[in-house]
Amino acid sequence: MEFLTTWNFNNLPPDERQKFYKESTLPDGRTLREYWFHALDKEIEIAPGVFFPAWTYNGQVPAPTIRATEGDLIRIHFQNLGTKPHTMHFHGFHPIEMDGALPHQFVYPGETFVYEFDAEPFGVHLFHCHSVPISQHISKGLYGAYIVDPKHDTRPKPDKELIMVMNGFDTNFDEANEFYAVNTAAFYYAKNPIKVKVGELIRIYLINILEFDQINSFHLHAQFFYEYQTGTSLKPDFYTDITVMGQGERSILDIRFKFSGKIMFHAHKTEFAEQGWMGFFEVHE
Ligand SMILES: [Cu+2]
Repeated sequence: MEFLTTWNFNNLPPDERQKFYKESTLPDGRTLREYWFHALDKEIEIAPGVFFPAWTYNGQVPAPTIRATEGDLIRIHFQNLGTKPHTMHFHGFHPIEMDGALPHQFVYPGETFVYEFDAEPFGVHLFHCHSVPISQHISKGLYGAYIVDPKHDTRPKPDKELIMVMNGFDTNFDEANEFYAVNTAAFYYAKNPIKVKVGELIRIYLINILEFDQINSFHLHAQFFYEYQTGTSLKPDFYTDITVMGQGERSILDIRFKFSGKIMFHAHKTEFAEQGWMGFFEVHE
């Protein structure tokens, strides 16, 4: 799935990409990263043959990933092409008029708003709609990853970077999820294992946005990982094989596989694993 390794629309050919993302240098030497986002009602496929009437950013769930370096200026041109008031609320620092959480900050259908703030602090963050009821606007699909890289990075350099958003879908609207996943499609990485190599450094940007259930978790078989909580420190906080998260929590996980083979990862809330939140790394020599 393209989402896993995509940020700042780098999966698009250059002429298509510039409709959604532009990078330029400001007079003070800083980088300006400009984005064009829209909210859109769209039916998405969450498991083979299972369709969900989602509310999306740019037609996809999770939204396209935003990625900047600490100190860059971020400007997002947001247009609401949906049928309900929506916003973009970012975790990270911003002036309160950019918060997108109060009724006067709601962007109504047909309206536009420009969000602008400095990219800080470094870490793995998220954004989501903060219109009401929030549980509905999140569970319908309005969320995405927001990564801020440190300006002075002393961590080992990753060979592969993967973005994983743990989510779920309430297909019968009873305020409980019927399907669970990383990156929306149930069992996708079980059927399409993520190919990696023994010894290389795999960096995962992991975010939990699951609505309705109180906790979620990520567990890796046969191996441990270094965990940087919220990604806000250059030194890892834990060396473990499981991390448990509430909604909105996130971490950077660094893994170096010791053995080749098909290595499972899943929610250690096994009910979620059975309903789609399970996958494999296919580790080669
Ligand atoms: Cu919304």
